[in-house]
Amino acid sequence: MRSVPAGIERPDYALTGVRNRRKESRVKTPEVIERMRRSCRLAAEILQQVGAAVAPGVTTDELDILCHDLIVAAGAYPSPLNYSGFPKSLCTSVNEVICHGIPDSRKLVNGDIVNLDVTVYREGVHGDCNATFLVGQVDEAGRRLVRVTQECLDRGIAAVKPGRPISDIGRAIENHAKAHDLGVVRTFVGHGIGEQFHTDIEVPHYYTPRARMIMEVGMTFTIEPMITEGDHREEFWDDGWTAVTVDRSRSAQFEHTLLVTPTGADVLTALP
Ligand code: EYF
Ligand code: CO
Ligand code: CO
Repeated sequence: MRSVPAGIERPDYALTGVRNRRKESRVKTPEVIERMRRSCRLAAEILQQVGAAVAPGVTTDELDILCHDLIVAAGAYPSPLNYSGFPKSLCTSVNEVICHGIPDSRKLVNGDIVNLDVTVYREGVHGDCNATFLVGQVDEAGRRLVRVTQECLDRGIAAVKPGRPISDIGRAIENHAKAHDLGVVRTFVGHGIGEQFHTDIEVPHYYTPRARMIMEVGMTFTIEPMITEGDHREEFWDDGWTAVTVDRSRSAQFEHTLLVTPTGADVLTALP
């Protein structure tokens, strides 16, 4: 694991890899929200900078090192590092990898799609976002998958409204994916976020009546749909962590951290 300078504030799991789940208000105070705005802005800026380095011949390890160095240079901790034992500072998910891909020595090749998932911890709060990038020339089906996945996130964000159940978000995403004959991964969900990387809010990206929690002004959570070209079901590599589609069809993902406002959502990880 790469080192983080001693002066940088660390989340509770940084040393042991074990997170101490604790009670955290779902509705944030204005003071917490201001700190989250700054962490989220930083995550978005770093995602943009690491994304600009995506090219054929670049390894996912090189992207991880760039991400790590940019985060610590900003005085922040890379949230994935040692989170449940995750060994790197960035998740890199290529083609059929759905999420939690661990950077390694594989070089990106022309035609790949790669998701980069950046989370930072600074001022005691996390900011989490991801995007899928095209490596060189990608075929039409791959470009369509990535475009529709971005639209799925946009539809999900548009469904955020105080007083409405969280199930509205998954319904909007699933309807759009289905209209394009694409699959929606069910096992991994969006999550509450703040002083902890993951809090007890769950945001399924498909419709389920069980997602009956009501959205409230001041809640912060991510929406991060994973959309597949084929079968939406996953299996895991022998490392026990890397999730891939059962049919090895490609999967794309986009993620933002959001704040529920009186009129809808404020996208905290959007760049101006
Ligand atoms: C070998 C993890 C540890 N879990 C979730 C835990 O919300 C997230 N992205 O948007 C998210 C990010 C990470 C995460 C980073 C690490 N984990 C997963 C897989 C393997 C692993 O340890
Ligand atoms: Co993320
Ligand atoms: Co997330």
